[in-house]
Amino acid sequence: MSISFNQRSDVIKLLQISSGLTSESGDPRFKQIMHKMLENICQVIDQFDVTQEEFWHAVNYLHALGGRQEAALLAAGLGLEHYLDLREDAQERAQGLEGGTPRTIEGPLYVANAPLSDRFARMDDGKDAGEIMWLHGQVKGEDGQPIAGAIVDIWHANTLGNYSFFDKSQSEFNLRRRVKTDANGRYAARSIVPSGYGCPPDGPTQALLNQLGRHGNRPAHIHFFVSAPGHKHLTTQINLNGDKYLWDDFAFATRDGLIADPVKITDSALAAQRDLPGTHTEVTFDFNLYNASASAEENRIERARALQD
Ligand code: MBD
Ligand code: FE
Repeated sequence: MSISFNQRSDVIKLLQISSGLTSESGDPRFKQIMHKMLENICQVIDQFDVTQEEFWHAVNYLHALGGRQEAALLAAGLGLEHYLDLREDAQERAQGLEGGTPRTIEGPLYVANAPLSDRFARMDDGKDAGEIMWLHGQVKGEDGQPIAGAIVDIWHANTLGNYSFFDKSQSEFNLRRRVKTDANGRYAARSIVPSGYGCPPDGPTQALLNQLGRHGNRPAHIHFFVSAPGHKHLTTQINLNGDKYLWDDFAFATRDGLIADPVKITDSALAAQRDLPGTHTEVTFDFNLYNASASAEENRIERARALQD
């Protein structure tokens, strides 16, 4: 073929019409993006001589993905959510920002409006006989001073790697809490040590990963939104050191600066001081927030999220 099929004038015209470029109405940016995406799809069809069977298989895959509500899971697994982080990192570096706690992906499993308490929260409902975790730290600003009244919104999986709300066998808001920092910028939570997550083995995301020869596992991790007036919202996670998937996360969220060492505490006086029955695992993590240069930066990005009523 001398000229690729998608360069034929009738094909060019087809895509201009189908993406609305020849219409007066509609959204100009959306039209341009759709046009580029359609053009890219046609190029892939040409380059790989995609068959009708393959094409309809792909269309039906989208139905399966939506039916299982796994589109956001696939976005994480294909590294696209991490790509957005890399772009934001580059923008921050261009603004001269450095030294703050690194961001990493939100993932698909946040639920808004978790119970809010001052300084401390117990996150687990006591039904999972996991190892007790004492999670604590301090929130600080660019000036190194503690931030009082910051909201630390925490969510993590149980010992099976499952998240409440999505896993209906768990109680409402289990392992999901918001803690407001005290006058010294400190937060603390009693919870259970989470296990790593694995994609549903019978779902469309895992099916695609299988075709790529990839696994769908994440190391044990804890998610955070950290926010405070006058400071840039932070979306991040910490990974627990020692996990076999620490540097082999299917969602590419592990970063230097976001690895916490779990510490076994056997000191019964310290346990008593924390009102814990005994031996537990301590996870310490501090956050450094950037100053917000516009009030919009104080808020997390807009995105449809699960809402428990
Ligand atoms: C998770 O727990 C998660 O954090 C991400 C990003 C994807 C799947 C499950
Ligand atoms: Fe997660």
